[in-house]
Amino acid sequence: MIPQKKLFKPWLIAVVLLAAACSDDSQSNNSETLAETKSDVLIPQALPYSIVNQFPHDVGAFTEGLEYHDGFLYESTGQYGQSELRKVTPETGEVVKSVKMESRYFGEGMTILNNKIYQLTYKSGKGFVYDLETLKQESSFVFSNAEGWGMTNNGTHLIFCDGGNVLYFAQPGTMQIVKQLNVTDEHGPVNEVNELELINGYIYANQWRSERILKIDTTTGKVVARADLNGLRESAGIPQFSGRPGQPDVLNGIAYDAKKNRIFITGKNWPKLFEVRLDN
Ligand SMILES: [Ca+2]
Repeated sequence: MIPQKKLFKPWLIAVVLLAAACSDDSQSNNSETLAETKSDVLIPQALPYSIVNQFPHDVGAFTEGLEYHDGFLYESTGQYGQSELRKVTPETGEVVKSVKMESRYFGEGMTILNNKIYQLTYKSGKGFVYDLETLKQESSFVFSNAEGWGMTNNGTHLIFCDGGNVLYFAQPGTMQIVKQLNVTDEHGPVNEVNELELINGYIYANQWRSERILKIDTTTGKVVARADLNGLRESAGIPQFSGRPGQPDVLNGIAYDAKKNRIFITGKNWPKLFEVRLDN
C-alpha cells in the first residue's frame, strides 16, 4: 500500500493548477466558438418586390407547377378530376394546348428538361413524362416520397420537394436521388417549401400558405433572402385566402424567362399572373 501522504506532492499541485488554467482557456475558447456560431447564422436579406406587369390567368387553374420556355408558360394544375398540363400564352392567359390527367391523379410540380416535361403527382408516388412539343405523354416514373410538391431542374437533375424542408436532386427517368439539401433559415428547418424555380443559380421557392418567396443557396440550403409578397393580392384586387371553394387559393407558381429576365408569379385559382421584379 502506498502511504497517503506520498501522493501529496508539489508537482501534483502544479498539474491541478495547470488543468484549472486549461479549463479556463477552454471555456474562453468555447465562448469564442459560440460567438462565431452566432455570427455565422445567416439572417436572410429582405427582398423588396415590384409589379412590372399583370396578365390574365385562368381562375379554373389550381396552379401547382409553372415554368417558362421559349415564349410560353407551361402549367401543371391540381385537384382530382381537374388536373391538366397546359401550354399558355403568358400575356393573354390563352391556353394553346392542354392534356387532361386521369381523374385519379392530382397534378403537382413540373419542369422542362431536354425537351421533355416532367410532372409529379400529389400522393400517387408516380410522375409523367411528356413531349414538350406535342404534350403527348411518353412514359411514367415512380418515386418513393409520400407526396410530390414542387419541381425544377438544374440542367442535369430534377429538383423536387415533398412538403418538408428537403430538396431532392434526382436523375431524370430513374428518379434515383443523387443529393439532398436541407432548407434552413435563421430559425432552423424551413418546411412546406413548395413551387420551385432555379433563377441565376439560386432556387426560389414559395412556401405553402404564405406569401413568401425564399431564395435558397443551392450549395448550403440556407435561405439567403426572402421576399414578402403580402399586399400583392390586395393591390391587384384579389380577395385574401378564405379557404372557400371557388375562391382564389394560396400563392403558388414561379416561372423565369431568362432571356428577358422576367419572373412570373401566380396562385391557385388566381385571376392574374404577375410579372414581378425581385432582385433579378
Ligand atoms: Ca416553377
